[in-house]
Amino acid sequence: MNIQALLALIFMVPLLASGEDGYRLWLRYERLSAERAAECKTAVSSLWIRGESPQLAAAAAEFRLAMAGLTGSEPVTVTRPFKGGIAGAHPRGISAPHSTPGLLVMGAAGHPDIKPLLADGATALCGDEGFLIRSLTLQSQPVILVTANSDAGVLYGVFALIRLMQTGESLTHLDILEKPAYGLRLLNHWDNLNGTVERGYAGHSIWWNRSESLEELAVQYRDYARANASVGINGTVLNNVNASPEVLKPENIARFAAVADLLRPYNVRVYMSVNFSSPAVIGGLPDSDPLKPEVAAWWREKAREIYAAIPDFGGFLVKANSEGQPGPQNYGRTHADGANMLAQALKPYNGVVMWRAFVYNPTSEDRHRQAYNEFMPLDGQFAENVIVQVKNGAIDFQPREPFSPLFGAMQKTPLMVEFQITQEYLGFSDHLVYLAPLQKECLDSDTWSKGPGSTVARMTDGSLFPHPLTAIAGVANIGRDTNWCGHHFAQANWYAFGRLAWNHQLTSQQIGREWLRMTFSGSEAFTAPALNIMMRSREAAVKYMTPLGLHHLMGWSHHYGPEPWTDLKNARPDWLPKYYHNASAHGIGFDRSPSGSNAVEQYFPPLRQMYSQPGTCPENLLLWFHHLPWDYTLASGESLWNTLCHNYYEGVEEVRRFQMSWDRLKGYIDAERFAHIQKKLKTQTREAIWWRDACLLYFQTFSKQEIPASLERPVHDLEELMKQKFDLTHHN
Ligand code: BDP
Repeated sequence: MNIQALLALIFMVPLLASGEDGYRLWLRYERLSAERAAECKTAVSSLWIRGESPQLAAAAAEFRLAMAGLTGSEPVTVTRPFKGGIAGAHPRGISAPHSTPGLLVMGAAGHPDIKPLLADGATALCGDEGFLIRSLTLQSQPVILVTANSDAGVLYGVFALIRLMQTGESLTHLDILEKPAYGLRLLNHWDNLNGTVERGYAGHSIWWNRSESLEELAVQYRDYARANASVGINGTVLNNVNASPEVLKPENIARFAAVADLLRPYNVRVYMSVNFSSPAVIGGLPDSDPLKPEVAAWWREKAREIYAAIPDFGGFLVKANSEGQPGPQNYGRTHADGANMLAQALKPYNGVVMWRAFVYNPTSEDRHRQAYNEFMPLDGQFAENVIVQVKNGAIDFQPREPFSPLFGAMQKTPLMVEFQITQEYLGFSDHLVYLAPLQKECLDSDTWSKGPGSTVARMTDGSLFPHPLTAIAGVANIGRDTNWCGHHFAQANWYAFGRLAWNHQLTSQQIGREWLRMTFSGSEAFTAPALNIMMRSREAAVKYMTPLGLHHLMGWSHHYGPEPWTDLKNARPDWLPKYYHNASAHGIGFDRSPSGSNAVEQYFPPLRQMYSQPGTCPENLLLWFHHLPWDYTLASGESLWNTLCHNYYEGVEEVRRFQMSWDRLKGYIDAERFAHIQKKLKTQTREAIWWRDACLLYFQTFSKQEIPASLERPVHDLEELMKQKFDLTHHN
């Protein structure tokens, strides 16, 4: 079947709803109340589509699907809604009575039929992919106009209009202009060609090693693309950053091309992670030295081959010289040498290179310092189509970290934030942890690099430094599980990442509320308590896992449960929790102050000074920056040991409260998803207690202090916990 035929077919296939299994994500389009359905039908009863493109066809198909579900009837598509043509239809016509059924007009602003409806420059602030939604009256006909500078923008506008319908917002007097904060808004799939997913907890890869034919997969891929388009995600990296050179073989390029064809109507471009030593491994060259002309020529030829198959291919994502991955340093070259050579190959096609700053090599140096030390000297040396992709935290994706000091510091190079949506260090798909607050915490952090207000968001979205290339990425939590993400609430993290990539000024509450209304129920009696759980969930996880700035206390091989005691003979020190927590009879924490590794010097004043002193360091990062005695007194007047105990216990109490609140929500949503979440919360509570006991009992062997008598006794025995072998099988 050719791609046109396939696309025509999949637009018509209804959603695969089979009970409330979570497959439909936030695009459920369940029937609204009779009153609200009538309101939506009055707002739009017919549809006038101006222009022709796969994106417009997708937008129209989506709108019909949404209306059919939400209101029970589809709008009629009209071809000549105005007598005398559009020229006769003037936007300042007589205002129509509200009960007159409305017309939805969708099309790009440059279309001859849309142009007369807009003042000159009306969409100038929309950029390439933003949109304008506006209520008009034309020849006494109420109209909602969705327009943009591109059909992709129209698609996003239509999804925004549908969201208004889903979330009970007013549909009259609309005048909404939006422009995405970042140009490239990407998911990174850590999917291997054999179908496994690195740090994936929702089943195997949706992309690789599938037994189904592409025709069979087309609907699933369409629904993946719809979900992304609905939040504005416009790109996806289909394979793991620990990339196999094989990905560049013709059969895999063909697979990328086939997927790209299916995602294109939803404006989702495909990108590829590449292995730096590919020229030597699959190209037969003696090595992959980026400064050798034959290596550069090999990549140029690969780029030509890829673009011949995928004309709008997005570019490469590269993890180099990190965790054993090859890179330019293997040949005595720099990150810039490597990135620029690839950038050169992609440049004729407008492709980009996303070069990761997650460099992690065995050294005796504080890991916090590594990325900054390696990348700062290269600032200004990268080609224009290179963007450096930096994890939100200074080291990795821990439950809480200070933001990476590269943000704000590297000013001559565009930087993009990489978040982890998959919950590698946050309970996999077993724990309910809403990540918008974590992402907001990073984006809203003030780097002070250009005085107050130099937030990470503004440092990366082009507003403080006019880099034309702006981007943001999230490591996907998507797999073959029917509900896509393993935990129904983990879908919120996919959703929230997309929403923040589009508009980082949205609040976590706004995003959470929208998501709940679309995914579960519009009833405030449900959304208010459920949102409350979401909003507290990240802090709860920090408390029962790594409070007060502690980090990397998890088992080093699985990253799931607590193993602060892990000690391996001949292991690199930075593999071991002990390296990070440093617990001893003297105290606990990593000294990154001037008396220690002095990582604080990588931050701008006044952060540098603030982090340097335990008295001014924010309590939630205290042990990240300081090694303190067990009896150190905190601002509250409590000792460090007691505060640690209270944090761990409070984390557990929070999850118990979540369980109780959830139990009270029975009956508000379908029994299927309710029970699934209830079961997960039970697991989460059990595991929060496990974390609490393991960490406190272990640290107690150093502190030699009692757990305050007001707190319940631990339920575990330390020796038993230390002997326990963690079984990962049920998590994949
Ligand atoms: C670490 C993960 C590892 C990833 C690495 C990365 O444990 O699986 O490959 O990050 O981001 O946190 O490259």
